[in-house]
Amino acid sequence: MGVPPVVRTKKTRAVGIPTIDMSSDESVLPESIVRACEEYGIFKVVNHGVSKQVISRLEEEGNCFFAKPAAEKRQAGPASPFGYGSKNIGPNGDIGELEYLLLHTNPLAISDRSKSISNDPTKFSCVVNDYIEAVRELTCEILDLVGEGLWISDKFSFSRLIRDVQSDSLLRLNHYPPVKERDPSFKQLHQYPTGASNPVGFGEHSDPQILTILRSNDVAGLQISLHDNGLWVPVPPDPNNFYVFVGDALQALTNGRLRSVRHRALANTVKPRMSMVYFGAPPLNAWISPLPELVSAEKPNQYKPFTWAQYKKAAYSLRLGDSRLNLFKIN
Ligand code: GA4
Repeated sequence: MGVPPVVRTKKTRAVGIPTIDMSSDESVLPESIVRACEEYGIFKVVNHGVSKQVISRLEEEGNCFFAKPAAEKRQAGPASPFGYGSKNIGPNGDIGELEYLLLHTNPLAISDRSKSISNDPTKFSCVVNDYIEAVRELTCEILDLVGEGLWISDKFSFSRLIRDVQSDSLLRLNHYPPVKERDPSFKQLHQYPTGASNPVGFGEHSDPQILTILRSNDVAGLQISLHDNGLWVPVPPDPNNFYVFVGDALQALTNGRLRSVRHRALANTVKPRMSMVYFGAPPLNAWISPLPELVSAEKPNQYKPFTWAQYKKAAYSLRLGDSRLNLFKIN
């Protein structure tokens, strides 16, 4: 009674995902964030400074869009690469039980797209831009603390890539409608990840970018894999706070010291889940290579330099679950 439905898989384990309180003393924050990024590649951030209203207004826009008739939503698509998508993820045959809006964070791109998304495009653009601005600030604040914690001489090295006006950062709204399993043929028609009792909403992958900031409603489904051992750890939903994920580009920039985390979302059988995800990325022409402070005789350079455009090209030529960073590994 009153207990929220929990997505359970056969092979999950309760693990305490670290929580970072952004209002903690500045003398402890850099070290705790770095530790969380090294050990988990994910942490929850509380007292994050993003206003409740900014979050709820975007949530309302998302709900309003996904409630529209399918034919209307399709007018905002296909998502190749930006716009409305349903079930298809990326160009190489990946599918999931979701629909989504994938937007570039450039304000001009947003104002252009919003015409096919909302009946009030000016309001939609405003709400989306406010959200992006707020989560970008949070992302940069976190990255500067990472820079400090890693003793990088220029602690703004990471955040500068995201603050760049040419940054290729994205915003994604994912809507996972509840899947009805009553039909006995259901299991044959839908993909179930190994060991999972719910169908896959968004298949396992790591995020290619620098840092990801995720906010979901109060519905479970998100899981992480920590040691590539087939164990999936549920990430409890927390609508008031954000989860932060290390992306592949940050792994490369830190010479593998911080690790991007593999994650997936399972569809819920009872309630719709919606996540709002900001992906902080460099400009397309930016070079990504390990920062000199993180390369030494004991820890030689692990990755060949690549531009963000080259990395994206590699990502879009592979399947969702492939380990793209391996393509750039030395040896
Ligand atoms: C995963 C993270 C982001 O959602 C995303 C995804 C992108 C897409 O949906 O178009 C990709 C996927 C993501 C990685 C591999 C490629 C590209 C689908 C896909 C199969 C927007 C991103 O940047 O990379």
